[in-house]
Amino acid sequence: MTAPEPAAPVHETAEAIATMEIRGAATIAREAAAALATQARETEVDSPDAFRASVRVAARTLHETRPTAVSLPNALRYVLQRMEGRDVETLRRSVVDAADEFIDQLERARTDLGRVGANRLADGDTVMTHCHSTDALACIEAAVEQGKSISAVVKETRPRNQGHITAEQLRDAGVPVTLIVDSAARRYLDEVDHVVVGADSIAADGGVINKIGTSGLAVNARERGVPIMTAAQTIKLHPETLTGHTVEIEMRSETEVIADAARDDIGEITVENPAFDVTPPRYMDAIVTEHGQFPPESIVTLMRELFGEGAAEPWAEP
Ligand code: RI2
Repeated sequence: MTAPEPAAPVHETAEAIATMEIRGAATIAREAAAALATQARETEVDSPDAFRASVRVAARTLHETRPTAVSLPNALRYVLQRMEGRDVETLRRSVVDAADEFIDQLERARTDLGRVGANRLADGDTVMTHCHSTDALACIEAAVEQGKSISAVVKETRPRNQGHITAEQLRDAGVPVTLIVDSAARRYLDEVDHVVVGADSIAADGGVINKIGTSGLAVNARERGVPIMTAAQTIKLHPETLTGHTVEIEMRSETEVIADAARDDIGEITVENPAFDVTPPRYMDAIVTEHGQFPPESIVTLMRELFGEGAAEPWAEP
């Protein structure tokens, strides 16, 4: 049996994730689930086995795009584990329903964690942000909805400047924004009450894998006595770390750091562009999820409850 090629929209989604046109851990998860639903809708085969194989091929294509945000494999796993049925139409319906359910849960989790995070913020607080995280923004937006007056110091977040997206969305929410370069962060920590960041993966030991620069910010925040929280719905929990695996840090193109012409002017140099770093749990005050807030060291309890002792890789099956 030859599995059909993934549908064209699946390739388009995979390409958009790889190039970061679609980005942010939760958004990647949502679009990956939606792409599996599209694959299910567009697959025209007669046998249930061929149908299952075609959905798995689509999942593999999506899985190979970016390695760090565990929300992507968690989304694929959620949908594939609910693919059930003895005939093609039942299988198709199960995939579409699972993807819809997953996307609904994402929306609800974001709202619920936003309320938890907002409770950590007080009227008149100034928050510092790093990168662009829909989960982190949910906390600030919920605080504003509760009637609290919040202002923000937003780090631009080189090399891709996702801080600009944060600045725009906070401004739209009525939050006064001061945009700073990343290297100005320590200087401004004396003026902020909280640091709020997102996460791409959370390891079983409570380590927070987030946009490069988070760990330095967290160390500085601790030194300055400024509390730092990571807002991360539970699809960011990395089940493979329960069994000792480490999280792969994505290395992106050198051209994101320096244009070819400028590099040629400098001469022979090495350029490296890691997209993420790991903040050890001792530098993070709280992980805020839709199930409440946790000290990083205790997140393993929630991880076991939700994922058991490990994680299957249903996309790897033929
Ligand atoms: P939400 C982003 O990574 C940032 O690191 C951000 O903190 C994280 O995803 C979580 O995003 P990238 O895709 O799920 O910009 O909170 O490399 O939106």
